[in-house]
Amino acid sequence: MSETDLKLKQKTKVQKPKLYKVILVNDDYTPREFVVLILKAEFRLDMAQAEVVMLTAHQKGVCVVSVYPKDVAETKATRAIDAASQMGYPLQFTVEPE
Ligand code: NFA
Repeated sequence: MSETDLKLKQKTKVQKPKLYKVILVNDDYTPREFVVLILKAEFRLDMAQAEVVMLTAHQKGVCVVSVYPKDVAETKATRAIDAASQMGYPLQFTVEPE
């Protein structure tokens, strides 16, 4: 195989996965403390980050939590929604391409 062939092959092999934003959506019912808990537990934000993201969504309606490969973003969003739902809260997260 020529050097050019090897380079071409490597180029197609190392493409970065497309990233997807997980977005926190505000509502009138989910307690602030619970939102912070979910952001820490599911999205591994620290206390300061979780407070900023929660407050931003509270004030603006939405806030980007983090970006991940598609399957990770969808799994985390689903797990977070399910955890809230089990507590009777309507908390929502959406996933969209970066
Ligand atoms: N708006 C909610 C409240 O006042 C808190 C909240 C923030 C909910 C961010 C959802 C997302 N209890």
